[in-house]
Amino acid sequence: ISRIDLRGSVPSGAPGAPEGGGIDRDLLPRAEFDVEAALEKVRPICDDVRHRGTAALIHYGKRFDGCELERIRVPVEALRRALAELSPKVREALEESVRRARLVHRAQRRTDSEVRVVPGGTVTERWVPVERVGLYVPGGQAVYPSSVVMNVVPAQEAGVQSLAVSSPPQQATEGSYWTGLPHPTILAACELLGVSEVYAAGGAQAIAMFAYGTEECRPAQLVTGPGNVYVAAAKRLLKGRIGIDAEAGPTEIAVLADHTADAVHVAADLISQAEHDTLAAAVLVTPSEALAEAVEAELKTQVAATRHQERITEALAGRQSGIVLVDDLEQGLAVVDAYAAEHLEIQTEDAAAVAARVRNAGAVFVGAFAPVSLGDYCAGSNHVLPTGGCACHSSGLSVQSFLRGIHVVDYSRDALAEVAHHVVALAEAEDLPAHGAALKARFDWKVPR
Ligand code: HSO
Ligand code: ZN
Repeated sequence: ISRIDLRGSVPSGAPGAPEGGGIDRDLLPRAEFDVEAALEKVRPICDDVRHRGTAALIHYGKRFDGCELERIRVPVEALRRALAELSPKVREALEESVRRARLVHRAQRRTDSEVRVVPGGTVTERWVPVERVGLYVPGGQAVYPSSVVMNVVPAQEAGVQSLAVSSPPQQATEGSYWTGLPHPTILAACELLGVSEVYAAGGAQAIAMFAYGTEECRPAQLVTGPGNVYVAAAKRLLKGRIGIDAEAGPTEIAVLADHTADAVHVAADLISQAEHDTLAAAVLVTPSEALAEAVEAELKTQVAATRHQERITEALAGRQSGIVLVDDLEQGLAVVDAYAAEHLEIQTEDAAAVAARVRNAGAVFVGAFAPVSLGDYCAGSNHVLPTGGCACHSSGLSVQSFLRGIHVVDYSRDALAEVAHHVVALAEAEDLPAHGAALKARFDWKVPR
């Protein structure tokens, strides 16, 4: 893991310092995630799904996933069987994860707000769920039943009526029942959550299936869920035809820690997210040289003892990861705000007070006993969060992601008459007299008053 020394270099809090404490984002580590370059690759795939539907999906199932498929829709029997065969330990853990996520997401539900602007004139904001949503769940190296929970629970709590899940078909052992189906743990999670419409399609082609629809799958209005660079590219390409949540990039953890932090915990947490991907980012921001050294030593020991050490080593060595030395916590806060991490841990003295000052992060984990892994599975919070610095303008997945606020405008004749001259004045100022005429027509072609 490389070191980036910002000590003394930044006039943090100095008069005239630019917004964000004067931290230049380009000095900070970040992964290369070139969605633009993937666009040209996914375009023909999406077009093919649009024109040939299921036949195209079967073709890409063979080409990309190495599976001979006859149909894309997963039979209900497979869902039931997957849940029946799920280990009780995992089932209980998933149930607890769902229970906690429901508690938190239920509290996000909005009630309609009716505002009486004037007597006889109201504007009501009505929250209406999207009718049909497609949830993408990645497969391959990463099999995330927890992501099924994190996507399905907010959609259900929002009141979405029609939910479909798609995940790539797997190559199970020869002759296995599961060959050509999404991973059985994914199927079990779907069944547990009451989602019975599941498809065995992955990558860009799955996003195209939801956007255009096929013989088997009705088009959806919105697609959510993480994925690789091709999934992100397909989302960018098809956005507009279908709504998207975000183009999730490789996962990130930033830890803001001082001398009170335990190097063993900090190293373990950095490693935990580096485990996802060779492109995953692990960043420690600290004013304590002693902690930096202790964490470096811990990383060596802990990485050597963990299962996925190859990809973790690559992730930690990559230019997206690093230990950033700062003058003090003040400058540390400026750094983590400029970085805008997907996950940010605060392991400092009085962590809650420090956390309260954070402006940019997908989710903040406070103190020694709230590791990111807790949030990944069982905190109740959502783990679909903005990456790549998008946390400075976007939030993670929530009930709100599945709702639209519709303004319902209701004015009486008197209420309209009272404001008509203002509408006409603005219409004239914009040289749009027909706009004004729409009012005049209701009052004998005169402006009332
Ligand atoms: N840390 C990932 C979510 C996840 N971790 C799923 C384990 N499974 C992105 O927030
Ligand atoms: Zn994770």
